[in-house]
Amino acid sequence: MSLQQLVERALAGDPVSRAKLVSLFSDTRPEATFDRMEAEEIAQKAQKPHECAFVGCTGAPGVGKSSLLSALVTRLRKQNQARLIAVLAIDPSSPFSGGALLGDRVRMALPEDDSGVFFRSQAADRELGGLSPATFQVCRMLRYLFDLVLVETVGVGQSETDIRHLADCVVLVVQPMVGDDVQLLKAGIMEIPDVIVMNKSDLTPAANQSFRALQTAAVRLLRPTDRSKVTTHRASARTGEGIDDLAALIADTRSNTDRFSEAETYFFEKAVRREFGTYGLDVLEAQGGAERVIEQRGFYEAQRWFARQIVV
Ligand SMILES: Nc1nc2c(ncn2[C@@H]2O[C@H](COP(=O)(O)OP(=O)(O)OP(=O)(O)O)[C@@H](O)[C@H]2O)c(=O)[nH]1
Ligand SMILES: [Mg+2]
Repeated sequence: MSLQQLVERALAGDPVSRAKLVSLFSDTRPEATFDRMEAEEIAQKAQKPHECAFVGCTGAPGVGKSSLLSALVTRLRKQNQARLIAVLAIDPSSPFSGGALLGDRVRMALPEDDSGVFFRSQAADRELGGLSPATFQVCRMLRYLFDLVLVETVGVGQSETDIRHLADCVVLVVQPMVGDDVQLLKAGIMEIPDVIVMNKSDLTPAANQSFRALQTAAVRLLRPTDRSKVTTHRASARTGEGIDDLAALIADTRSNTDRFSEAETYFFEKAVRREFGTYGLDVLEAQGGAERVIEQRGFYEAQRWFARQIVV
């Protein structure tokens, strides 16, 4: 099958072609860059202009990110069958095998036999920042294939802030009774979320007390996107509490094309740092910086051109 056919079939909703195409974008080897560029050009030509919003879901391990996303996807699909949804879950990599543990694939109970939902997990591959090295690449293609992309990040700490650069809305999930989560809000994670959800609110009475503490802690937080107030919500993936409100909030998220070009700059720079270290960053700086290089050459050409600069 030609690349042209693969992209056309994926755009028409064929699950096998979609999976193959996403695999091409998961490939971080430079040799695949040309195919990715071509695939994106084909998609751009074939696809009518449409909006794709990115929503990030982040939070400490075990707070219920996957359970919450499953409940939300099920709800969103029931509400609007026309809206195609992709879920990208970043798994912590095993330090021994280097492979993903695939825990989320097991825990996520996404609607079966629904070709309007696509799931893919990616190994974090020792990358700091909470995403995988190929996450941004994959998102480039997902935006042609789907209307909404939900990304579950690995853990959350002060360094796992990459999702902020990718998502139009970031949801931070916390759970009751964990003082550390409220501590986290004070410790620097406040730069990240637009929305904070306390999941497992079925665990009363701990939930009531924790939610009040959370509201107090969040009262001064402002959304990084528009500086309006960060909202706090109670939810339970188990009982379904709060799922309707959250689903509505996610359905209302609008994509921001400026953010996408900022993301290009950020992830390009990050890839340069990963591949070539501070030497690479110095070379990039000497060429006017990532933004300028992308502006002059385009995202793909910038990568290939940069790789040539660094070899000579
Ligand atoms: N009581 C209760 N338990 C929940 C709820 N949501 C999730 N859980 C449980 O919490 C555990 C972790 O849920 P996950 O959805 O896997 O959490 P996660 O944040 O995706 O975990 P990692 O991906 O490993 O970081 C599971 O045992 C769930 O059954 C909830 O609303 N209430
Ligand atoms: Mg999970």
